[in-house]
Amino acid sequence: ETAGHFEFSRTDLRGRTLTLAELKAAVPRTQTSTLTTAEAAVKDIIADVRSRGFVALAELAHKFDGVSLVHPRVPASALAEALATLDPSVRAALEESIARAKAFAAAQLPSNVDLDIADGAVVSQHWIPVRRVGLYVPGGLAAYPSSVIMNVVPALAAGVQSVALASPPQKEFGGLPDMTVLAAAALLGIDEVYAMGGAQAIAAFTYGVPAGTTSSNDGAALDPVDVLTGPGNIFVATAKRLVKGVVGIDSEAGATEIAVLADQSANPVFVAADLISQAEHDPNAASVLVTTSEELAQAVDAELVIQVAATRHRQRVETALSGPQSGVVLVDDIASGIAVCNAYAAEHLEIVTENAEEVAAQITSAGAVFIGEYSPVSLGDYCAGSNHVLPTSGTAAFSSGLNVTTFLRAVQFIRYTKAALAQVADHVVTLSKAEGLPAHGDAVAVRFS
Ligand code: HSO
Ligand code: ZN
Repeated sequence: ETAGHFEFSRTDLRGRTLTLAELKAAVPRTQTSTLTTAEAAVKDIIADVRSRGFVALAELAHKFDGVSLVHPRVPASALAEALATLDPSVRAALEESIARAKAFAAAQLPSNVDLDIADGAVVSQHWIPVRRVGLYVPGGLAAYPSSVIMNVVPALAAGVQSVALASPPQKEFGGLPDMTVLAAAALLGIDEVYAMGGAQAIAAFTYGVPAGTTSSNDGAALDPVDVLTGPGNIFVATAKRLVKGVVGIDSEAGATEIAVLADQSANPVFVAADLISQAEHDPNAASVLVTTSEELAQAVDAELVIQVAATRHRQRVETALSGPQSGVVLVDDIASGIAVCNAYAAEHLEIVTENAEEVAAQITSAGAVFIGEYSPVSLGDYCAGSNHVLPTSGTAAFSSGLNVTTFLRAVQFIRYTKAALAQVADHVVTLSKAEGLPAHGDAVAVRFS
């Protein structure tokens, strides 16, 4: 990658009082034209996979991943081999990550409720796992074994019986997904893995793919899933948004974002390193610094110049930092900084201020909040125990990061005896008349006539 130049933009909100709508418009954001372009391409891909199944998947794998695939299912032997040849230190790190993710997922399991609401009347709410899930693990600009863990662990903790995983085919692995991704799947006991990526993988999981009918793809059918999760690039995130409603999704987990809320007490070396760490993912990644301190902003600018020059994915980082989605936002005080962060609703928000705990308590919109200078986003990406599949592009305002409830449904159960029904029968009849739906009341009255 060749070195270039970058421009970390500045938005100065000092001395201004903005409404929520103005704040939302003022924070750095990806331009909507980028999103619209992706949407048109993604719609075509979804339609193609729906109508031509494995034939379309093979053609798209050729076009986007440069591989020739007859059937995307990864053979069991490849999973076993990937695990057998896994570097021991990587295995140890994955195992630590898995152990922490498992402990936190188990602790998240919500309790069932059985309430004796009156004599002979019981209402319950029981959490029931979905039957089948499709988990997406990205693989374009990097390999993501950590995302295998983040998807699989909560699904298994929720009690999902059928788990399928997809990750893009890699040229250097003969069309299989990345070997470490396969090893992580094997480590977690997942055996249904597909070499498919992008919007085509999302389409295949959503609608299923019937068994091949041509001689070139006589492999088994791929069953549709109930819930689809996982992070991805702009195409994957757009595809998930488009199929939502046919399947459940976790959240729109697109190009990654980090916002850092910092005051003069923050260490600019750490702040710059954290902004670069997420910019490294994707030229569309967003790195935003919200600060009350002009001195910190300048020190971070200077640090970025030094650290960007030395980073492996320099060009990608420079593109991400220069985009309209990245930059510094200067604010008058911490209260205004909190308002900016809540309006922005970052995927990841770091709080690096004095009294960080008190500041964090006032955050109402973020995918995940990292408190204090020893809780960087990279920790959460790999080994904190928390999940790294989180809502992006402002969707943290209404959706949650991946967790066990993503794979559960709350089903309510109703049990009344005759005497218990008699107690409320008149009320049911009254309300049914009030709504102009007398047959509802009749259905209760008939039991007592
Ligand atoms: N920061 C990414 C997750 C990740 N980082 C995986 C490294 N590997 C989205 O939260
Ligand atoms: Zn990351």
